Parts: sequence; C-alpha cells; structure tokens
Amino acid sequence: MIRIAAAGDVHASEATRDRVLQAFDAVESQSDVILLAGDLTTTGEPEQAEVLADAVRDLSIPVFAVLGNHDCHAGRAEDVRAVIEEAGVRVLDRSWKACEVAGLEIGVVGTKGFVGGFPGSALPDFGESLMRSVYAETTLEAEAIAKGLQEIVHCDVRIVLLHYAPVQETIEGEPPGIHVMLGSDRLATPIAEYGADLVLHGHAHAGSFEGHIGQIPVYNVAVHVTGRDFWIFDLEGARGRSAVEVEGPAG
Ligand SMILES: [Mn+2]
Repeated sequence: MIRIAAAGDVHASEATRDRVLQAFDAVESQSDVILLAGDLTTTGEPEQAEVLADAVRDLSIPVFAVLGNHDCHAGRAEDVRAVIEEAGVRVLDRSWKACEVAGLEIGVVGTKGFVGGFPGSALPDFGESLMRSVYAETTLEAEAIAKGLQEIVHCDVRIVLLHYAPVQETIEGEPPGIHVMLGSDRLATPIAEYGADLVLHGHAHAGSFEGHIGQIPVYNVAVHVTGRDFWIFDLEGARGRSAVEVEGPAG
C-alpha cells in the first residue's frame, strides 16, 4: 500500500506561511510521498517559493511537483524552480523521475500541461502564427507525456502529474466559456495510449474531483476542490504489476 498525498494550487506566499508549514508538517506522518499539481505560488515570485521550500526542506518523504501558470506569471519560473529544488523537491517539466516508495518503484511523469479545450470547443491548429504556437505548445506537452510514460513503463506504479486538466469531467463546474483555458483533451491522448495508474491535476478551482481516461482514474486535486490541504490516496500496488487499485477517499 502506498499513501499518496496530493495537492494542487497551494498558492504559497508570505501571507499563508503558517498554514502552508502546518499542512506539510501534518501530512508527513500520513503519507509515503507528496505530489504537488502546480500553482505552488500566488504570482510566481521566488520569495513565495521560499515559503514552500521552508515547508518541505526537512521532510523525510519524497516530494514531486510540476509548476502551474501562476508560477510562470512573474516571468521567473526558473527561479521558482531553483528555490524549491534546493529544498529537495523533484520538479518535473516535460520529464519523469522514479523512486522507491514503500517497497515499490513509482514513476512520475510530470509537466505543466497547457490550454486547448475539449471536443466541441477546441483550439484548432489554424490561422495566425501566434494561435498556432499555442497549439504547438500543447503538442510539446503531450509528446513529453508520451515519452515519459514509455520511460516509466517498468515502474510498479505509474503516475501522471499535471497542472492543466486532461479531461473535461474534472473541470465541470467551471463556466463552459473558459474550458478552453483550463486544459486540453490532447493531454489525455498519450495517457490513453500508453497507460497510467493515476492522473492528477489542479488549476480548475471550481471543477470536479473525479474523472477518467478510459479506465484510468483522473483527479482534480486543487485544494479548492478537495476542500482540504491534502487528499490522501491509498494505492494498492504490487511489484511487477502495473494495475493499481485506487481506494476510496482516505482523508
Ligand atoms: Mn492554475
């Protein structure tokens, strides 16, 4: 059994320092690994990332994270990344990492993801070069997910960690007019193709908790959706078996 603590959209800043420190301190004893689904800071200032860094620096369990759009806002995403990496966070950006957790090898493919929308209201690869660049950016994200999932195929547990949503199910509740900005079903294509045991994202604060890509469970773990600092997933995995059962809410 692996206990995964997940949270998106923590939006750390000096103003929330006490709460952030307390949340990470409390979750350490309840979980084997922490996954952060982007928007670690409020507006992407390295000083805000320092708050998160202080919260994770002394943890004994591994922490994986992707950045979100808020972490890019100040144009200092690389600095934000450096600050939390220095504190031991495994930051994933169109990349993957594996590690041993509770006796099993877990592989995490992580990337921010990007916009593009869903069937019925999707951004096409057409017209102005600026618009086509947006489409191409999402293509690069999807390609990185595909490559990462091929790289971690040997892992006992395979997780995809995103900020943007790969399915529309978990953004239900958000105004339909902004769905195109909340994610893209093109991010789900490689997950459906190569398989994964668990997919986590954030970003859609007014979205829904649970969705699917085929049989693969997808969860929107934005703290605004889960209503708690971390959602704990109990995953029952076995060495050499890639099928993992996600138990119900563990709390
Ligand atoms: Mn966001």
